[in-house]
Amino acid sequence: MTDQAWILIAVLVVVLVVVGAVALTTGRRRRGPTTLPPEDVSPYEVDQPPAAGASAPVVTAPEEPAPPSTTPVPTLERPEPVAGRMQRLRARLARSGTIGQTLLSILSRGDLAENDWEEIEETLLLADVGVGPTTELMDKLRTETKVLGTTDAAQVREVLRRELLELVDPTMDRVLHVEPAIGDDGEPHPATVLVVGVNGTGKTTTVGKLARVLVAEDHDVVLGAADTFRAAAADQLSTWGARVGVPVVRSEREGADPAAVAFDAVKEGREAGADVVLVDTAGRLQNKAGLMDELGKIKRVMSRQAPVREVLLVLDATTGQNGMRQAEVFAQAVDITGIVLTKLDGTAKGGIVVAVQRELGVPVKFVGLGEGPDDLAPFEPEEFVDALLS
Ligand SMILES: Nc1nc2c(ncn2[C@@H]2O[C@H](COP(=O)(O)OP(=O)(O)O)[C@@H](O)[C@H]2O)c(=O)[nH]1
Ligand SMILES: [Mg+2]
Repeated sequence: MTDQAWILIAVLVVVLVVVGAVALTTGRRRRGPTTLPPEDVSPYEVDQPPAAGASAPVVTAPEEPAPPSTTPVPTLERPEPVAGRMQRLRARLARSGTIGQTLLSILSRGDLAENDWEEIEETLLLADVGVGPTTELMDKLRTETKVLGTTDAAQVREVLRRELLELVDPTMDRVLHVEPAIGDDGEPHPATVLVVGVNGTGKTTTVGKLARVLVAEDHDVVLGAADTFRAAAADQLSTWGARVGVPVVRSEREGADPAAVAFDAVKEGREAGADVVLVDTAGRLQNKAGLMDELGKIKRVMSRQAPVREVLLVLDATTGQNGMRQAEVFAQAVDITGIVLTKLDGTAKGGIVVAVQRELGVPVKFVGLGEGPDDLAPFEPEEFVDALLS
C-alpha cells in the first residue's frame, strides 16, 4: 500500500472515533458528581425533553438505506391559559358550596334563636373554618343581621358574602414571586421555588401543574426531583416535564442526597438561563428535628446558587385538622411563603382556606381542583366566596 493510502486510512479511523464520541455524548446528558460539599453527593442526570417539532435521533447503518422512521415525533402540550381557571373549575367547588347555602338558609329564617346560631356554628366548624374565625364570623353576623332587620334573601346574601370575603382576606399578596432578579454577583439568576409537604398531599402533581402554569406564562422552567426516596417520584416528575418540554434534574440513584439534587437543579437552571427552578421534595414526616435538618439543608444549599424566593407548602384539603397539624410542623421547620391547597374538588371542607391562612399567617396562593394537568388555579378570594354562595 502507498503512503497516501495509509494516511487515508488513519484519517478515516480518526473521523470514526470522533463521530462515535459525539454520538455517545449527545441525546441524554449525564453528569458526574458536583463539587457540592454535602456528604452524600450523587451523580445526576438531566432529562432533556426534545424541543417542539424536533425529530427523534435516527441511527443510520452505512450499508442499507435507513427505513423511514416510525418513531412518533413528540408533540409538546400547550398548557391552558392561567387567567380564568378558577372560574372554569368553579363547579368543582360545588361540595364546598354547601356551607354557603346552609348558612344562607339559616340566616334567612330571620329573628334567629340560640339554636339557629348553634346550627350556624356547627356548619362553620364542620367545614373546617376553625374555632377562632368561626366565633369572629358569628359575632359579626349577629350584629349585622340585627342592624339589617330583614330576611330579604338578597340582603342576607350580601352581608354573608362581605363577611366571608373578609375572613378569606382579599388583601393578602397571592402572587407567586418568580420575577427575574440580579444576584449579588451582578448576574441574573433564576427564581427558585421549593415545594414541601407530607407524602400524598399532591406535591409532585403540584410541581408538574405549576410548571405548566409557568410555561403558559412564557417562563423557562427547570424542575428538580429532590424526592430521592423513591425512583418513581422522579419518573413521575419527568413525565410532567416531558409533556411541556421542561428539563428535569434527577438523581440516578434512589436514596441520594436530596440537597445535592436541589443544588444541581438550581445550577442547571442558572447554566441554562432558565427563569424559574421548581424543586419537589419527599414528604417524610419523621420527626420535627429530622424534617428541619433536611428542609433547612435543601434550602441552604439551593441558596448558594440563587436565593429561594418561595417555599410552598402543599396541603390536602380533605385531611382537615390532621392537615393543620402537619402544616404547623412544616411551618416550624422552614419559612413558608405560600400554601397550595389540593383536592379542594373532593371536599365540603373549603373552610380550611380560612383556618390555614389564620394559623400560618401565609396566603393560599393556588388551589388544586382536580387531577387534570391544568386543574390548578391561582386562588381568587372573590371567586371562591361566590362559589360558596352559588
Ligand atoms: N382530586 C384531586 N387529586 C389530586 C389533586 N392534587 C393531587 N391529587 C392526587 O393526589 C395523589 C398524590 O399526588 P402526588 O403528587 O403523588 O403526592 P406527593 O406524594 O405529595 O408528591 C395523586 O393521585 C394525584 O393525582 C387535586 O387537586 N385534586
Ligand atoms: Mg411526590
